[in-house]
Amino acid sequence: MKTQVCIIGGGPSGLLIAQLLHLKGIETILLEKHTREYVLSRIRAGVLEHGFAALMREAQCGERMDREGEIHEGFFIAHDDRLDRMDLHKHSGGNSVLVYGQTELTRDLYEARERLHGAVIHNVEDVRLHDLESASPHVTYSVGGATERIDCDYVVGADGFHGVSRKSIPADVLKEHEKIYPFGWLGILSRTKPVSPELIYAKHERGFALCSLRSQVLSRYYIQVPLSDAVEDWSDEAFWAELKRRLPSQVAQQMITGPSIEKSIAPLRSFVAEPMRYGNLFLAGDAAHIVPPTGARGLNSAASDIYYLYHAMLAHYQRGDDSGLNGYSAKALKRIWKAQRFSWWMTTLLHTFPDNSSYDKRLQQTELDYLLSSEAAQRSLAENYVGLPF
Ligand code: RFL
Ligand code: PHB
Repeated sequence: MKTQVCIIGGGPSGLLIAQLLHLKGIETILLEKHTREYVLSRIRAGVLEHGFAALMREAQCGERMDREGEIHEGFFIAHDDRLDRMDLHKHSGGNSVLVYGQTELTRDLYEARERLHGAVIHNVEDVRLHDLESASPHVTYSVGGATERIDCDYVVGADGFHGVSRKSIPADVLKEHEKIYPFGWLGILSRTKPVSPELIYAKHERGFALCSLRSQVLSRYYIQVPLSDAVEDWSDEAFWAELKRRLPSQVAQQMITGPSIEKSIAPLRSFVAEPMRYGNLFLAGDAAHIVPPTGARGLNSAASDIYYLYHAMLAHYQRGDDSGLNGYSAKALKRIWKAQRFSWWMTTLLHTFPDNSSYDKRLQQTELDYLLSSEAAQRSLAENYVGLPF
């Protein structure tokens, strides 16, 4: 087979660039390791910045998002048995975020691929990237025992943190930067009315907690847990009891509990791989970088990669201008590192670190005190949370 752009990975990054390029007449083939049902069963991001939402509209996938997504103009920080509201709208010059689940957004993208008869091949195994440094790279994979080959101009590596694309870059070219946090997030989804119409990020000495939502009848809650904990260690009852302990009493009293419909633990990690281009391979999204979810930046960082790469490919195919492709890695990384900084800052501000000294704890309290008392600090938080410009 032959195509212009071969995309590895059918998560939001891969699907979005496939859809955007297709609409401009650029041919793509997308390879996904799992079934569509499997990809849609993963419960992940919930908060989209306006730049991401704009890209979804450009990809002609924004209709349901605009109808069902909730605009959020602020969130709460819970601490010391009280709530303080961060006014994103006021402090970011009128911006907001959209609460719309990654599952729904991915479903919209798959449906759009289907409508346009975009080539999406599921259940691929043994994906290998070849001749990436040449002008004619190719990709091989197998499905149902048969090996196939795709010749292309470019490969987009959008296959997430565990994918094959980043690993295809020689070790002496790739530099990986990593920070592992000594805890994870245990998350549950439950068909209950959310305890608050806006998100609550809670700092508590027993550990961080987050009250989020997918709609007014679907709640998403998280608690910080040690890395040694397993999902099986946590009954629903134990989860609800621990969540309530970490929230202000006025919030805990109003909490409506119910059976979990999904429960999982995600370890927290910060990670960046540089450069994001090797020959004619371009990395995008979680394949190149990971953030702890505290600042809601993960999927939103993928959006800026896709935005830069899409425009760079358009310039190449429409005008023969390769400056965007040549500058992609440096430009994407500049914004990525700012999202890394913000996610690290918000994680450090709100979590309980087992090895913190009394000095570290006092500094952490002072950081929060400063944030809550300074409009300049709240402006900085809001500017980063709604998304820095692309
Ligand atoms: P994905 O979603 O991991 O998709 C990669 C796809 O590639 C496939 N794949 C392969 N395909 C072919 N060949 C191979 N060899 C392959 N290897 C892998 C995989 O099956 C998969 O389908 O990466 P992508 O598209 O870059 O999207 C990134 C986002 O998923 C991620 O950044 C966010 O979910 C992070 N995140 C959040 N981001 C936000 O912006 N806002 C949030 O509120 C937010 N909350 C979260 C989050 C992530 C979380 N977890 C579980 C890590 C909350 C959580 C709990
Ligand atoms: C979520 O709803 O899953 C969510 C929201 C905000 C975050 C992380 C996760 O910072």
